Amino acid sequence: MNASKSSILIVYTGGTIGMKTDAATGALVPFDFSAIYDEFPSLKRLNVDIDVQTMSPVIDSSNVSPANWLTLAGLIRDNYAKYDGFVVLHGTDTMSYTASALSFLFENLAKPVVFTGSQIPIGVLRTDGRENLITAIEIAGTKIDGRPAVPEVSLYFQNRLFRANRTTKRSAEALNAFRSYNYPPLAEVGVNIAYNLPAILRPAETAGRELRIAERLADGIAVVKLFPGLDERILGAMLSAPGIRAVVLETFGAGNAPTSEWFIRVLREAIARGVIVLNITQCGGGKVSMELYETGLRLQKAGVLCGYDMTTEAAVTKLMYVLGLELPEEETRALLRKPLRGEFTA
Ligand code: ASN
Repeated sequence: MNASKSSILIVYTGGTIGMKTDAATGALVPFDFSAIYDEFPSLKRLNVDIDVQTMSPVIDSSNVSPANWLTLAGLIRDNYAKYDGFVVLHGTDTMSYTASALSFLFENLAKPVVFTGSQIPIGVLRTDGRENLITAIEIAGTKIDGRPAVPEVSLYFQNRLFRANRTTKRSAEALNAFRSYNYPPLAEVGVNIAYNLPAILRPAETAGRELRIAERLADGIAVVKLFPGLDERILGAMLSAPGIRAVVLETFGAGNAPTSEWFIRVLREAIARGVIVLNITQCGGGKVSMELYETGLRLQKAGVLCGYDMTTEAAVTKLMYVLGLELPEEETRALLRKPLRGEFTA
């Protein structure tokens, strides 16, 4: 490899981006990313050396599981020293979950891990995948003053690079399918790539520290979205389901929930049994502030934790990660109260 070039590992996991039309049958078949230079000779003009690894089997991202996340994290760990950056090609449907999970699994990450995918298969003329792929590679290989421009787990889609654990898929149709409502883009792509340097995480304590990867993700997590008419039996059954360890409670507005006696009682009983309840808002933008209204204050008094402006994807995967550490309850709650990878702003 040419020493002046960045070296990038592309990990192909599946999803629409990997599809092309078979010339003979007209059907969509997986694209062979190991022949990437044959398909995109223009990639040779980027100042990067590219290797490709394909996960086996390649999957539609609706089938992804926490076990796949651990495998993917392990693959990046095993290749961490060898490459300057990583591009993960993933189906869009659950990309924000996978990318959020990886952000928590990696501690002391100092190299770019850029997720991308596409809404239209890469082998279709009008694909959005070609631009997403090429720009993701360029971002993963970019250094500023000799250091990686974005040493975070990020997600690139249609001209914007986001912190991965701030993203959510918001359109099944539009090519700009992802949003980061509560955190600005890390980079915006036009004629040039404009990096938003103050927004990019570069924790001083990461310098010189070894990458650590968590080896377990907990199960027993539920997401409960409030709606007017939710009844006591259903909520009670969910919060006392066998194996339940934590609930992401998607509340109204700034973290509000009904003040009815039964509702608070059901939550309190679950919390007394050791179930963690994390309050996030079901609004895309804005955050939970439980002191604002009586309706939020009652939750706080019942022992509900504040999730501030976290996405559902970040809340779920953070709980899997933190509970997977198997720490004493107070330490678990302390980790949930603070941002670990820039996933919320208090
Ligand atoms: N179903 C696909 C997936 O998530 C959707 C896509 O990639 N656009 O794997």
